[in-house]
Amino acid sequence: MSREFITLSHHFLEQQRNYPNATGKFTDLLLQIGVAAKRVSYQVNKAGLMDILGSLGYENVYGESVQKLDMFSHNIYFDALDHMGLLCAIASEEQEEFIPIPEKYPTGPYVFLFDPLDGSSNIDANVSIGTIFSIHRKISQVPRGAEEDCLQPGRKQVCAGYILYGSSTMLVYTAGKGVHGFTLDPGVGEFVLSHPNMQFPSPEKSKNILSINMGNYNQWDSGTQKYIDSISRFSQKPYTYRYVGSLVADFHRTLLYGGIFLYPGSHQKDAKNPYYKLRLLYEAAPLAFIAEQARGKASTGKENILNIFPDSLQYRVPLAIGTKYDVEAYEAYLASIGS
Ligand code: P6P
Repeated sequence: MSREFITLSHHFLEQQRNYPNATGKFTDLLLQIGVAAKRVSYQVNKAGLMDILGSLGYENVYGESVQKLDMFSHNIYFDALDHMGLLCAIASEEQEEFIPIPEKYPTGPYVFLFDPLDGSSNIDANVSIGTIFSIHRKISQVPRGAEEDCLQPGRKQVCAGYILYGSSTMLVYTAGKGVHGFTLDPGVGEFVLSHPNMQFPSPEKSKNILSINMGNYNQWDSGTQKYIDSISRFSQKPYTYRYVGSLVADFHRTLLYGGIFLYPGSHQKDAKNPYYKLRLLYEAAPLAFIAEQARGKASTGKENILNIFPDSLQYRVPLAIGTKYDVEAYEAYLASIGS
């Protein structure tokens, strides 16, 4: 844990000194994300006391019931970022189409993709939930931005991060120079650097935790079933099993303690192709950037998540993410049986 009281703005201004040509736009964007994160954290932490729990009574593009806090979070981040002249496009897991910057505001060189409140099905049970974000540079020739600017491979991200609304609220991000974690000090109202240079534990220090929804076992491909068996019930030293069902919480624990999180494809009855739940742009790619910067890895089991080109905003992927050792063991297992 860091001992100095280094706030987000102190940290980003220090980081900005590494880029002599920096305009400060990127720093402004990240500081605004911090402001939105504090506002959402405040509501999440008192949701039980206000009439904002529960569902809005309609479903999002994935057929999932939209919780009141989902849309609240979507609106808070959108309102914090749309007017700054920093973005040319916003895409949210809660909306099917990309969101152009309102005509009354100037546009900028960045694209903001986010899952406003991941794990929201856990909201009413007071389980940790999170926001995941990904930032790209504009690539299209369309003056005020286009969907094309959102459809980029994870390798092109300039920044990725998540906010975990848990026993404390943490903001964890990478901009390609390591992974840094900040904890919200509610008394001061500032995110303070608490976890500089976060990295997955080495194999000898890893707690060897397996995080997967075992309820889907019968729907996995045989290679995944055999791999999971090999590190759990058929192992001399079985992995500990932990599953929150909230990706940000499960990923954050994996980053701190080690092991692997998996959400494989499900082979639903009579379906031609496996069903994949997690979204590339809003969940897998940003966490993959963080994982790689923290000396871990993220894969479909066959392909590095960061190398995948999405053909739609809703592109979904199977995900295996965690220590490099564990993810590569999974990949090797699948390759060894030709799965
Ligand atoms: P299941 C939440 O809805 C989410 O997208 C992720 O946060 C989480 O990892 C996953 O779904 C949980 O899915 O099928 O295990 O409930």
